[in-house]
Amino acid sequence: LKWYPAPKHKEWNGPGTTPHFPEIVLGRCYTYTQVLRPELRHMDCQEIAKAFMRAFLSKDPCSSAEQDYQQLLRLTNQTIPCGTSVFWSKSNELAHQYTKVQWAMFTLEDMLVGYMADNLDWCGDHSSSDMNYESCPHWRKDCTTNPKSVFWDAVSRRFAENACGVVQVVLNGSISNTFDRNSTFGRVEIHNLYPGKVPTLQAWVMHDVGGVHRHSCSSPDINDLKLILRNRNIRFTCQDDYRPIKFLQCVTNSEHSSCNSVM
Ligand code: N1C
Repeated sequence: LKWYPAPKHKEWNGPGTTPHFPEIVLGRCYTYTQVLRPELRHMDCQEIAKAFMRAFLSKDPCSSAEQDYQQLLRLTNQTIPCGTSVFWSKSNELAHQYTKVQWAMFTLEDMLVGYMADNLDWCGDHSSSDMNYESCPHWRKDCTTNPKSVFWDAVSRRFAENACGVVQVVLNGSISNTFDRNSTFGRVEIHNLYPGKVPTLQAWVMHDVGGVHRHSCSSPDINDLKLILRNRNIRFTCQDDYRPIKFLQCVTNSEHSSCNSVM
């Protein structure tokens, strides 16, 4: 009798768990707590990494729930000073370049829990205690209640709930959905800011150097954001091409004409 290996069909439509996921998460935890933020030296990375794995291993990857991440959230609790939270939407790279230079400011990826998970994929399986390295559910094609989407919703919600003082958001004015009600920022974060703690949200609408100006502070889209915040008693301010961030864009486009007038 000839033995054929089981066909390796992909179960889901999204990328599988990032190779070496457990080691990456553990290593990033140590880098963050021992090297980048030694004031967090006391945190237990073994426990933290274990809690991360337990949140999704041996579970149906379409039945993930925020509850699964409660232990991880407890272990990675971290406070930052008021007025230092930076949100972003469709401006991942630029927002992180900004907080890298403005080292007193924090995006979620500058917090331990976001730093550990940034750019990784992960999921498990109901009938196995291992990660699925082949494929993971795609949030649109398979299910929204997958381990990764649920994680980002949970940690984004906590990041917003914990924010205090004047907060900022970096938006991309060169795309059609500059303010997207279905994004994590539009769907989760703005609704979880506490008006008693957060008096004002400052939006920076950034345009790619030499790119189109799809939206600006005077666009109806941005007005939507303004109205949502007004209803929640949070003051809204908006500025197009905020200079400190424009300078960052001009570092790599210094010869472009639009970068002359910036200086
Ligand atoms: O959906 P978005 O942007 O509006 O999410 C960004 C918003 C930020 O303010 C963060 O605090 O929500 C938080 N957040 C992350 O920090 C994050 N890191 C990586 C949300 N999502 C995050 N990711 C992944 O990018 C995640 O897989 C999610 O689906 C995308 C969202 O990016 P987006 O649409 O540009």
